[in-house]
Amino acid sequence: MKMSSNALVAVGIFGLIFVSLTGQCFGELEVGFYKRRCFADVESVVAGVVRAKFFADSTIAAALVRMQFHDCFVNGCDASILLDGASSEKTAGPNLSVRGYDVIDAAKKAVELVCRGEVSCSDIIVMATRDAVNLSGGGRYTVQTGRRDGFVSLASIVRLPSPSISVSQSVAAFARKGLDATDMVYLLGGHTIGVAHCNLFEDRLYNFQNTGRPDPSMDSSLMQQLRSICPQNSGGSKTANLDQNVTSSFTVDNSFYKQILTRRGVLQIDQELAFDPITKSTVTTIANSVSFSEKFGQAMVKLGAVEVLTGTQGEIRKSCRAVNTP
Ligand code: HEM
Ligand SMILES: *[C@@H]1O[C@H](CO)[C@@H](O)[C@H](O)[C@H]1NC(C)=O
Ligand SMILES: *[C@@H]1O[C@H](CO)[C@@H](O)[C@H](O)[C@H]1NC(C)=O
Ligand SMILES: CC(=O)N[C@H]1CO[C@H](CO)[C@@H](O)[C@@H]1O
Repeated sequence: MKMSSNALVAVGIFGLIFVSLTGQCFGELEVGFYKRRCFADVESVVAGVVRAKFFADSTIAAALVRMQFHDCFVNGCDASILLDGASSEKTAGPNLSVRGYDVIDAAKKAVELVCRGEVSCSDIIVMATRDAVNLSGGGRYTVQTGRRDGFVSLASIVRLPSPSISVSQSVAAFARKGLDATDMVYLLGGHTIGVAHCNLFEDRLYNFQNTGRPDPSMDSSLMQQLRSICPQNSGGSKTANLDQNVTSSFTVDNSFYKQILTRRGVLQIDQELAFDPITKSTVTTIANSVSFSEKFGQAMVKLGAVEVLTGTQGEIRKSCRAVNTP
């Protein structure tokens, strides 16, 4: 009896040591990871690049926010979305219009000059996105760093939610990434900036769920406006702002939530968010709150921690577009 309880204690202590060793071995995300590794302030080098790009083209903010979502939702935040290749993630249908690869390339080039071989592409996506949100009026959140880059990027594993996903299916998709329904509502607030192409909401304008009629949940003046931008079967080249508040379509703020509460959501999922019993009250709370920016930042940090590689996992890519060759 005595022996076995001692043995149990021994096993317990060994387990603790083992856990702490492996914890160290794999590392974890932390704020200011590069402070100990680089003389230069890597975060401000990235910020400088993003600022310059933003002032030339402010739509890169939306592009970067969407890029972080797509990277983190497919195989974790491992920069797999950046890899070039005939069948890599960026060639998958839902990438459609993911842009901003040039911003990441420029930031990578700049950090390599000041701290060679240390800064991962996956961290650059997260830092650049934070800066883009800040430049778009969304406040500034503190990001964690220490991610490493993955080796795998396959179009065939891209499972991104479609705009006609239901709220409950979407909740389930986020839950599989460790994000709860409240996180999801804040993260969909990413649609406070940026645009959607006509083909991604055209069904709502003309033939909602194959009824031959428009989506009855859309505000009628928005319906008219969107129909004039997107004539039936006109293809996907035209776009509409995701946040239909004209004074803040490119500002990271809570007006997106006010818009969807007045039935002025462009994507089906955005509109559903406002009236589904699961998310309705959160949407109403955010629409009436002044702390959206802060909460959005926290949700982005949580998104940025999904299935990350750290410590000795993965690698620090030399070029964000290719895995290193030995
Ligand atoms: C259920 C989840 C989501 C669905 C179904 C969805 C769907 C879409 C669709 C269909 C578009 C238009 C793309 C195009 O026209 O090419 C879009 C754009 C966008 N999405 Fe989402 N999205 C989701 C979640 C998110 C999240 C979590 C974020 C960020 C935190 C995000 C950020 C953006 C941004 C910023 C754009 C505009 C991109 C641009 O203007 O370049 N989305 N999304
Ligand atoms: C962007 O970040 C700076 C701090 O670095 C802050 O002073 C500024 O208010 C932020 N911008 C916005 C729009 O919140
Ligand atoms: C539109 O955006 C402005 C901020 O630019 C905000 O003050 C206003 O409340 C918003 N209105 C609606 C209806 O979303
Ligand atoms: C940037 C990029 O690679 N875009 C691709 C996204 O997916 C479409 C459709 O599969 C491709 O045609 C694009 O080249």
